[in-house]
Amino acid sequence: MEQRFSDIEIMEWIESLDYILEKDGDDRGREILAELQNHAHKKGVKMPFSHNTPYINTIPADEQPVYPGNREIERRIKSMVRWNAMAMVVKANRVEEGIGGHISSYASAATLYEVGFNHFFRGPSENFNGDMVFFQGHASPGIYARAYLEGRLSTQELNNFRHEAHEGEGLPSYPHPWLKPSFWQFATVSMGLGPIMAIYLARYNRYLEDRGLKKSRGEKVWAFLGDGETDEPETLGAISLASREKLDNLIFVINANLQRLDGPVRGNGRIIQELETNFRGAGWNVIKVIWGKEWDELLSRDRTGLLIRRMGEVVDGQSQNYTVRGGKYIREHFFGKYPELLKLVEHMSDEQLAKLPFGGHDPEKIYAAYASAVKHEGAPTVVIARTVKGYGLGDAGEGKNFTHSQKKLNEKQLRSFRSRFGIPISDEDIDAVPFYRFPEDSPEHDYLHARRKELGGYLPQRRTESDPVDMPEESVWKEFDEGTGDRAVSTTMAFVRILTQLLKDKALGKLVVPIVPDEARTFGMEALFRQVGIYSHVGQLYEPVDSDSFLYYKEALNGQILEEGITESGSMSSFIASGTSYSLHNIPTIPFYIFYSMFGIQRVGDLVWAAGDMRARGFMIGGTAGRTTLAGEGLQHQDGNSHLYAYAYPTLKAYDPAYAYEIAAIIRHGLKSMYVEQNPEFYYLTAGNENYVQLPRPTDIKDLDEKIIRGMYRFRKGGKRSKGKLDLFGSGALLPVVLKAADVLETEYDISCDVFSVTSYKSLYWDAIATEREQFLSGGKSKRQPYIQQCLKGQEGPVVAVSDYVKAVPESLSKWIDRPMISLGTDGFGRSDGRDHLRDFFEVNVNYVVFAGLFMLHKGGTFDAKLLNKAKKDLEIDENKPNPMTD
Ligand SMILES: Cc1ncc(C[n+]2csc(CCOP(=O)(O)OP(=O)(O)O)c2C)c(N)n1
Ligand SMILES: [Mg+2]
Repeated sequence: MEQRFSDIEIMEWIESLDYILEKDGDDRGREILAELQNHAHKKGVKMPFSHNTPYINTIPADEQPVYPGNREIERRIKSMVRWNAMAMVVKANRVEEGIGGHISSYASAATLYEVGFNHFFRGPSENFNGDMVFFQGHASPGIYARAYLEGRLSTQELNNFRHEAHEGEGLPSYPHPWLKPSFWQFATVSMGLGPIMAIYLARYNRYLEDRGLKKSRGEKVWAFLGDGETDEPETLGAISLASREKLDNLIFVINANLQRLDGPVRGNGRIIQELETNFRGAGWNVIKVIWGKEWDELLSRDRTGLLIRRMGEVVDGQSQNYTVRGGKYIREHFFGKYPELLKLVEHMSDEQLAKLPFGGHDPEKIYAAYASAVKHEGAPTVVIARTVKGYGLGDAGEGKNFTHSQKKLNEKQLRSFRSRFGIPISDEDIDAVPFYRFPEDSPEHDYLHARRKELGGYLPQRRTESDPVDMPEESVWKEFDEGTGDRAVSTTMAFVRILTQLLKDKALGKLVVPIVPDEARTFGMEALFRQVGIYSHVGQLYEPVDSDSFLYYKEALNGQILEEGITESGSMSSFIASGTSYSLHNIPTIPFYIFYSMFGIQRVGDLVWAAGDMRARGFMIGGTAGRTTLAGEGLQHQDGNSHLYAYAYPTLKAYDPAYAYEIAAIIRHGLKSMYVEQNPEFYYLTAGNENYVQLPRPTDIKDLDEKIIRGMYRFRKGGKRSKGKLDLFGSGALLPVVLKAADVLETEYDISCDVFSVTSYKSLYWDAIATEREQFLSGGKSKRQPYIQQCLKGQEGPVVAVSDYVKAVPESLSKWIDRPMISLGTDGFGRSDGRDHLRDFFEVNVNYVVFAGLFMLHKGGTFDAKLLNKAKKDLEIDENKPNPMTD
């Protein structure tokens, strides 16, 4: 009875509020509620903190706009996309059992996409770059299926879904611009990367506008993601940037089917409410679309708010049952909890209850949400839409925990799918699961194309090339070829000087985009703060504390530097946005992303992978590089690994340059290769902070630039000596060490040393394995020699390879060096000490290089054991010292 009493009381309060809202409007209602809350607070009633709104649609039914499309035709088109998407996966798995693919994700998201395609996603046209849509990776079959209906993909391509290496064109499993460069724009299937890339892209689009590189044309960035995907730290990790920057050009759509791969995303909670809290707390505009229109009538009759309360009570794991167990179950277990609610639905059959749809399957609700999202100003919007995973699959997996992995439908299930969506395929044909296209003279065909025409063109599509960039004047490079005389300068400083020069260049200066994750001072770049400014959409709202100094911290609307703060994932996302701007905007910006090399590939390797997939261009500069070159910082900071990681990235060119002229040559080449010749590659250069004399560019080496790019050149020829010959390889900051060792070997041991600068083991390795492949595929006919062998032709004596990276890097070349070889490198965890001690500890200092040379000659029988022993003492080599690899 108490329950009933309190309901009457609640009803009275609600009626009073309704009265005020009707009579005096929303503002008055808000005021009264706020006052009530204050009053309660004063009385000691503490309201629990919550960013949640009730578990109902954000947009009330009476505020929905009229749906502008032809619902019936759109439904038929959507059904056909559903069918073809499902058919692709089923067929691929018939061709090859276990080839995989996803049916259920798109099945849940179809309405979210179709409303977008028919009414919101604007395609690229002459004066408009097009909206930029990040499609949920494993919803790809639906995106292909629509492109097929549009006549943009062939039946053969669909037949070869997940069979890309079969004869004829195929389709990649997921969105990969690398594999389908004129179709996919964004690599999204590694979950979490799409959302963070979308945020930084939306911000980058603003940056281009604020800097005057692009006219503001209001392109939107849409990112579709799964609710399970929101558990990835990258998904939510940058949402406050989006609101802080007021990115109202950004819309997230979260397909809240409440399930991930294994089961419910939050069995014991409510993912939609949790996400609402996160996004509202971060300042986003949140639009929940939970219930379809058939619920509106029930809600309007729910005078006590009991239905809303019940909606908010049910945890997600329980609510899955309402999809799976049918109308009777819903009546008993959902409505049945309160007798009043049972009454509310007593006029409805069980079948009708089972068909009560969720908002994510109701085009009018989704339309209302999107229409509101695109209009919203001052903050990004997230649409959280409740859907059913595997919608329409019936007992083949609708809403069931195994649905994510469902790839096959039997004949009965196919028929039921066909009938549910009204697909015009006969019983006889059904088992072949044929693809279907609307005839050219059909209303669906016309409608489909008319809508896309109206919206400016088809999506997804990707521009593969951009206008070329004018290269800087040759004079820009001159000073770097001259060396620094007596002045000891780090390669980082040399790089920053190159960057400064490029920023000043008339031709490409404005296209250069320096990106730093709060390390500009570490790299000595603070002068750039003043020179080109730090980008800020609101300019600078304060007087910087250092305003009286020349190099003050200058934030500006047209600032050029992206100072990202401490986020390598965010910075890498900016790198990708900038490095793909040639394609997205036909504005070929040139990112220079400068970071702590240890927090590069090791930290954000998957984003680097995505950059490669997306054909990003630009320069990644791993600063403070080298396990022994970075003094003091110890285990977590000293990088001896990144050049090994770099091997795995197909389009990443990796260099460990020793001198300013090498860096200049690499950047000069990279600019031309990427921005004139349009090669889909990007560059990784390590830069160290050890000061040493930057030697002048040798003038007597033919085709030196080409050699630097290919990976090595003979830097110095040894003098005539009588006790033997060695080839010493040095890279980066260890080349000067090797040069000193060569001096010692020549003067004190009478051994002649040729010294090679190895700028890129990776380039040498890729070239070597490519030639090996040619040789074996041609059955030995190809005689092309790897570049490293060409370089070493006529060389004599053992090889000592020295780098500040793990030994696996030089060792990867050893089979192409037909002489004895030893590698000195820096395997093991770093430790805190100065450079001298570190190089001693890691066995890469002058003494070790000398001793390694002597040892190799001794091993080859040309250096006496006694002399070796004496050298060992003289050079203070201790065989009992700790092993840096394990100690
Ligand atoms: C980084 C990463 N981890 C794991 C996967 C494998 N995976 C693919 S789909 C999926 C479940 C996706 O669930 P959700 O995000 O909710 O999407 P839904 O299919 O439910 O729309 C998983 C775990 C992946 N693609 N990327
Ligand atoms: Mg999900």
